[in-house]
Amino acid sequence: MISRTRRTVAAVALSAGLLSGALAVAGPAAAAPGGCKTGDKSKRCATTSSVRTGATTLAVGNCPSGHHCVYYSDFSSWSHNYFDGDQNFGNDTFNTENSLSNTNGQGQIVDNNSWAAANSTSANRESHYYYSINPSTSSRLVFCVNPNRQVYLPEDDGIAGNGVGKRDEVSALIIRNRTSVVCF
Ligand SMILES: [Ca+2]
Ligand SMILES: [Ca+2]
Repeated sequence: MISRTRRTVAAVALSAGLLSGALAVAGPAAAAPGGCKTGDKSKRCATTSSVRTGATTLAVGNCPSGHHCVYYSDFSSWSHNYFDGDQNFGNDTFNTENSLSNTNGQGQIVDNNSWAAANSTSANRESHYYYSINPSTSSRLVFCVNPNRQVYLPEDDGIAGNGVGKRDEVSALIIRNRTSVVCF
């Protein structure tokens, strides 16, 4: 955050024609396109493939209406927003930005890597998340989320993808009509 502020100040000085000899020392690193230094490893600077959701009507957890969303960490981190079920989170990335100030999870693979989920459907479409890819409805359920609800999972065993706990465990999504399963 400190470096970003510093770059912004330098860019303003440059555009206003006020760049002095002393400030120019910091200029080359500061003046790259988009405010990103060459070699900047921050996720914000590393990719341009984000999908903005700002114009969409939002329901819960920054999740666009009609979607089932999974988040890298909290609801302001990057998400992947599913409209339909998905048999394999291993070929999906957190590709949607939810807050300009939070780059957590950007571009990372979704499989075994999510801490939160939201269901922004208004119909009776429950989000059922499974431990394994290519699940059937009889496969082990990690958890499910009711329509218009969200869940931020509490800390558990801390090991991703080991079939224990709920954080960093979801690998697939099946959308089911309202069931008797107890969901978040
Ligand atoms: Ca997928
Ligand atoms: Ca675990």
